[in-house]
Amino acid sequence: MANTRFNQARIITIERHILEEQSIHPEATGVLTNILYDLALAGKFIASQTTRAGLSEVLGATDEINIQGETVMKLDELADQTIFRLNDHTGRIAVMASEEHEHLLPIPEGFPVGKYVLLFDPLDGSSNIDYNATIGTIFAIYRRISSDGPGTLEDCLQPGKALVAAGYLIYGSSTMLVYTSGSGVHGFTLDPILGEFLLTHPKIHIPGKPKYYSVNHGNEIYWSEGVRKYTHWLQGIDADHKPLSLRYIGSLVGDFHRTLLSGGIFYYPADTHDHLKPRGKLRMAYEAAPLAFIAHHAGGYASDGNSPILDIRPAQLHQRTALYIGDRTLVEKAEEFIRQHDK
Ligand code: AFP
Repeated sequence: MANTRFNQARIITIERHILEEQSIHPEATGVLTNILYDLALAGKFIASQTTRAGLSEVLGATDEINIQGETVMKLDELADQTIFRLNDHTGRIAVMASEEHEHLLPIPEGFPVGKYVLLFDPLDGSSNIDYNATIGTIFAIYRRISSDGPGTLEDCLQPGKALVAAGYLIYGSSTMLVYTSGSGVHGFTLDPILGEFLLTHPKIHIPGKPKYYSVNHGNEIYWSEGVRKYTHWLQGIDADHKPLSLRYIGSLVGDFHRTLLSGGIFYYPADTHDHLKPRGKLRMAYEAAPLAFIAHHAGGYASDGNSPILDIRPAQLHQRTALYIGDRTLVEKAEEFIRQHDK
């Protein structure tokens, strides 16, 4: 009996956790707290749809091509609309932007406009949907910098270091929500029976002994000399350490989540072939900046190979970037190889 009570005392729902975090900040109005709830709710909804994919005939592609030139999957649309609709009427958000849309997503007329800015990648790794592999949702929350009226493009083009909160939902063997609002990175696992996110990974810190490196080796012919030499170093060639093992899903949330929990590095370099991905593939605003914020608050680091991701102010909504993220020493080593060999 005593044991049961003890276990119950340790159950911390996401609601309790976010409220406790809010109480640390006496100036907090509760608006950010409510946005985080809404995103947790969106995550539950998306998770319920992704686990039923195929059964509810949502698996497969629509006929549309999104702004990135990729086929839009039905689940992408569902995730995109779920997040937008849960946040468009609350009076908490000034403007939104989604990886799936070319332009800003203004708050519809008739609804109040708030003080936060929400950027999201509704379903990252969606080319994995048909293969039942891990996918995720990434979100980034900024304070608006414009003074009033509808939120502006400038509100969305802030550097990652201005983030107020960032997080992701991962739809894998279980559904998790991982977020930080600047005081630690915390992970919650969805209990599908209770329908609640419970704190399972408090104060995540990237482990010091890296196990894995994660990169798409299929692109090796496009890499610069610095990136190739760095990869050889990770493999233990001309290095004073054992080789790291390779893991790559091709779904950023999945690859990042593993890197966060097990240590190591994920990278998606820029191509040396200009016509391909001279700035890398990943999007600064929807993918790199929020994950860089999380890595930073978990003791890690993210770089575009030259400078910290968190310092870069995107010039465009869909700007792409090279990304090196994870263990600080490994990311700095990548910068060192690039400095030495690619200039
Ligand atoms: P999709 O959403 O088209 O699957 O792209 C996923 C992604 O943006 C990111 O999640 C992965 O890390 C990266 O692309 C994988 O790209 P490659 O397939 O070129 O390795």
